Amino acid sequence: MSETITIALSKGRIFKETLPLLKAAGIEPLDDPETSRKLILDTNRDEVKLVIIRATDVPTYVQFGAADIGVAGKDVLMEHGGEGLYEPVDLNIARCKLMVAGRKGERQDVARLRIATKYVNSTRRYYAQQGKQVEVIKLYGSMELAPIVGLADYIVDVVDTGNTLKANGLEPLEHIADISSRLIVNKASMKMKHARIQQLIDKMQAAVK
Ligand code: PRT
Ligand code: MG
Repeated sequence: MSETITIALSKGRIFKETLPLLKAAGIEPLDDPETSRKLILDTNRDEVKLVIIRATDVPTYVQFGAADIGVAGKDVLMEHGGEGLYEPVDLNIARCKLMVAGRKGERQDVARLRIATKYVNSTRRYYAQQGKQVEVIKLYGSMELAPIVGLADYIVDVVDTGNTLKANGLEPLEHIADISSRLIVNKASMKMKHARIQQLIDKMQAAVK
């Protein structure tokens, strides 16, 4: 008898960069989420399934045990809070930086900065640590637009090459955190399915460069 292991992943860069690590652990999906409409993917192993969900939903699925394991960016985990999760492996993939950015060559000197971001918790925490009063404006995407149209003084977003900032007349100003994706595990699953999950953790850890 073998119990099912469910792994939560998001499409795009996390899926692509997790594939070789899963392969090293002997797991290969039978479908490509970029072309398939399926949300649950079978793998070469009968007892291992992948669920394909939004990046920001991965910690929630794993927290509540809807998936045993997941891969999530540290940016997403910092926002979520990490409740109910183990974070045993830094997979060193999908690397980027969480940064404050603003209009090129401009510094805002107001008593209460307005910051647009989808990372509201991390942003509040960052400015609170600096003893600065800010107003945080929650956005769900295209943060780069906010300083251009005067919605906010600055944005907090993840930056990789910086090309997106540059293309919109923005520049990185302050570094908040280095980001990479982490393997996360539901705490109850870690106990109940310990041998299977520990083996997966060890194999993925060994494959990390
Ligand atoms: O895109 P979608 O709305 O579906 O969801 P998502 O943005 O949450 O997921 P996805 O797949 O885009 O990102 C998943 C994870 O990848 C994030 O949580 C980060 O941990 C990590 N990551 C690494 C990045 C980037 N690099 C990155 N560059 N996430 C987003 N970006 C964005 C960046 O904000 C900019 O808009 O990509 C754009 C290009 O970046 P530059 O700096 O190279 O121009
Ligand atoms: Mg994205």
